[in-house]
Amino acid sequence: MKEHYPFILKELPYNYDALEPYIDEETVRIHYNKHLKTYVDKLNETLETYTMYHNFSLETLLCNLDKLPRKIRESVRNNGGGVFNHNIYFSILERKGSKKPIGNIEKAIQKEFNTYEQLVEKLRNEANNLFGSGYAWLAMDNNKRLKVVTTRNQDTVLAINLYPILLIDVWEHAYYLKYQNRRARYTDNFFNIINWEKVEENYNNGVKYFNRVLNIPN
Ligand code: MN3
Repeated sequence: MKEHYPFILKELPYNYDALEPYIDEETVRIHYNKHLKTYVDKLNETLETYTMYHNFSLETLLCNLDKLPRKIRESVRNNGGGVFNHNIYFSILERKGSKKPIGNIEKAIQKEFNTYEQLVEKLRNEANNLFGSGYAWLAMDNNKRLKVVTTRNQDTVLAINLYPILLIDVWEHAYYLKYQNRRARYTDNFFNIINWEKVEENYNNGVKYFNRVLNIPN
């Protein structure tokens, strides 16, 4: 989370075919090498001559969009958001590991949604009903409570003061080759390939993030 300009295409933490049969190899290949790479390249292009922003993290830029020059604001929103959102997306997926929430995230889900199944239902409903392109998120608010929200296009939850824990990409490019218009089949299968170890790490980092924000120095 400390990266700044020039942004890099982060290494995919598994092979292109690692999410089969739920997400097919070709989709992962195009999603990562074409879509994510384009967001990275365009973000760097946009910031190239704006050296005053070269030391800011992507998170800082995305939390302060309204303070950026009008000329680059929309590009940072869309391409910066594209980089940020896809880095989370690819990092929380895998085939191995726990198929259910573990540790602190399991407890937090029970507290907020009662059961894992109820969380899945809520996330799937939001993902399936989101009109057009965007994301369904599990995110943390500044009271360290979990929420399910959606964002449009490449908007992030950072911009609405939430910390990202997990997201489902419901842009058609995330599923169309295999599922065509059947988004609900994709979102159903998505829960077979979540890396809950990584999601718990995000949860724990969210707690630290808001502890820091809320901490009154002595
Ligand atoms: Mn995508």
